[in-house]
Amino acid sequence: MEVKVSGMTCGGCVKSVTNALKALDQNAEVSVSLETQTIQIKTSKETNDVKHTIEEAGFDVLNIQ
Ligand SMILES: [Cu+2]
Repeated sequence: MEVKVSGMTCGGCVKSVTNALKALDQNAEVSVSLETQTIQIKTSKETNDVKHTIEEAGFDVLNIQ
């Protein structure tokens, strides 16, 4: 899925959101773009779980598709 977020500003943000998603699903494939504020994630987890995890990590989820 592709997640549009806001609030990621640096490499630390990328690391924390990636770690949070890996904690949710250790087999997840996560690719984060700071430039477009987009997270590409391959996971078997529910969309809602992914949304919640990203929000818990401190970022706003604008859109998931
Ligand atoms: Cu940061």
